[in-house]
Amino acid sequence: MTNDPTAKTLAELGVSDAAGVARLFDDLKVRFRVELARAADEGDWRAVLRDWQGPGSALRSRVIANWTRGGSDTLCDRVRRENEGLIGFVNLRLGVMLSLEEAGLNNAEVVGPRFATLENSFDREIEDCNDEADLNRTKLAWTSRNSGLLTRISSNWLRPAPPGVKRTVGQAFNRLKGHIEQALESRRAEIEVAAEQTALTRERKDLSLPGVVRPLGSRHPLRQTFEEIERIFLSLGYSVVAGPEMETPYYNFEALNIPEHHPARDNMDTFYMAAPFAQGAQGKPGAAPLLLRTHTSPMQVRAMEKQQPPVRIIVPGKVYRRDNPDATHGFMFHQIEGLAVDTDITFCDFKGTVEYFVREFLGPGVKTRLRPSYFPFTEPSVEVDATCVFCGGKGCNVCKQSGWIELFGAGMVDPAVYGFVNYDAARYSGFAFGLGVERLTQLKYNINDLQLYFQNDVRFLRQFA
Ligand code: FA5
Repeated sequence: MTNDPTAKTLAELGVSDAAGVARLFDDLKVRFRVELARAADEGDWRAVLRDWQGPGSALRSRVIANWTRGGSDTLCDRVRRENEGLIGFVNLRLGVMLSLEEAGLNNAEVVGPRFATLENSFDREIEDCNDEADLNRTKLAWTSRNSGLLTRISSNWLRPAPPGVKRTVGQAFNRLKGHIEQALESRRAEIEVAAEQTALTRERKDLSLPGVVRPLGSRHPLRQTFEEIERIFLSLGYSVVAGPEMETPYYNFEALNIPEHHPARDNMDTFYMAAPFAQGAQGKPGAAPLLLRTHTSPMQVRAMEKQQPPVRIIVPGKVYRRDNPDATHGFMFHQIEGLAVDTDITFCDFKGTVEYFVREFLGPGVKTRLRPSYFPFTEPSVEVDATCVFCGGKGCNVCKQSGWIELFGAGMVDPAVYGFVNYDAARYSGFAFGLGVERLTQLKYNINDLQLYFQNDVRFLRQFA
């Protein structure tokens, strides 16, 4: 069975409305254009002419016979009208392939009306152009250098015209050409304006529509603790400094009075990196390899190396240890180091500062106590405890019925440390402390699992908004 649609009825083609008929005729026009473009010589295009033009055309007879068979009256009318359009389309294109004589133009009188018909055809085509693609197709059909209608008219009619009609054909040709160029340009401008209007309408803002609600974020609970602690110590005259997270063993251990093989290294010896750039830190021994700092205390040494007393600094930052993650431990966590050194700092200053900080941070009703402890870089060393914030010191599950909660380690700076930074240990004294930011935040907000800080669960984070 043939695939040629002209050999089938509309019902066989599944076409049952006017739009379907219009599509069939559009396809035929494309088919005609392709055949005409493929015609390489006169023989070829005369074959096209036979197929498509005149009442004897087999194709056109098929179209009318098959597409009006069995269809409704309305649909048949539509087929006839579309067919008229196809005839005009085909005649126009084939007409300009004919010689002047064949086209009956050797008489100057018929030149005017014939060119007026061409102009009308063009005007109808350009009126049907609704977008840039339509317009480009029409422009190509009429003005293309190789096979456009104007080129055909020029080579088939104008150039071979005998002297008697040449002038008239020439004038008519120029008028038609000017008309086509000008009409193409103004239709293009119209299409552009219309496209802009459509875009504007589409993009017009409706100010009465409800706005886009952007949910506000909030500061992470750890950040809030950092800011609160910084606020308290800034009010006491401390400044905030930052230090490197990648440290040398010298600053992390040795200058803090923790020599190699000292047992205090046991729970910290971790995360070493054989980085090629770990070559001596300011000429200090033991510079390589680098490690991820295990506490913020190295900044005590770095700060004292840089400045003479009085020193009053806090150092917030990240630290790393090989602790297994659990409800109170992370392998990465945050500390805030504190250091105060001057000529006459005593244990009383230390105690007063610690008490002030704890009351400011946890509330006025909270009491503190100091318990003896050990750090190689402080002497004496203490653990600072506070009365349990959950039971007020009466005893509960959180404080294991003791009424006290351990807060952080601290002490008076060991004079051995001054030796590493060229401070006169006989003249200067001071204290230091190291706060665990996750633990203090857990206590303040009764958070039972330290891992919650890093899981990015908004249900947890929203509670601190
Ligand atoms: C130190 O790190 C000392 N550098 C503190 C110090 C500074 C003492 C200055 C004296 C003078 P410690 O190892 O105890 O101390 O750690 C301090 C705090 O860090 C602890 O109280 C605890 O709150 C917190 N911490 C320790 N290990 C972890 C961990 N794995 N996860 C979360 N927090 C931790």
